[in-house]
Amino acid sequence: MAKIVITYGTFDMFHVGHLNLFKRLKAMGEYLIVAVSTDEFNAKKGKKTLIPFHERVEIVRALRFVDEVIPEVSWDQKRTNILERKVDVFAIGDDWKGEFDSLSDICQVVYLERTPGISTTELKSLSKAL
Ligand code: C2G
Repeated sequence: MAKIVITYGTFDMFHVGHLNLFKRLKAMGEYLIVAVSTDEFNAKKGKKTLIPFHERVEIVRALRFVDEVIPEVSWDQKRTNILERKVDVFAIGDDWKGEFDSLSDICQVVYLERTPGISTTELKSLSKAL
């Protein structure tokens, strides 16, 4: 049975930290679903994005590691997504460590080390310095 992995995120100003995450996630199974936060949900997260939702989706969807892209519209869709899609592994960067342990009754919950030295916030401040 193909092992299904899911992750959630904004993926604004796509960078190698995001790519490293997807590479490791795909190595954990056969099918990777990525839920991309909509602009409206990012507003709820208090997160400003530079790149609009449809462009962030287009980039993520183009990656060979990614098999399916769905919108992330709320904090509490994860359980439904995991049950509906029979997801085996929920994984996310360790800046979220512990936040989603409640999902461990329906799937494996994995927190992966973030790629050091790169973040959308740093890219934003770097671009201002140019
Ligand atoms: N990430 C990483 N290394 C970096 C930067 C980001 O591994 N240098 C990971 C984060 O840990 C996260 C993913 O890339 O797992 C996406 O990061 P963001 O776009 O910042 O996502 P976030 O706003 O944390 O959204 O419901 C969960 C939220 O939607 C997560």
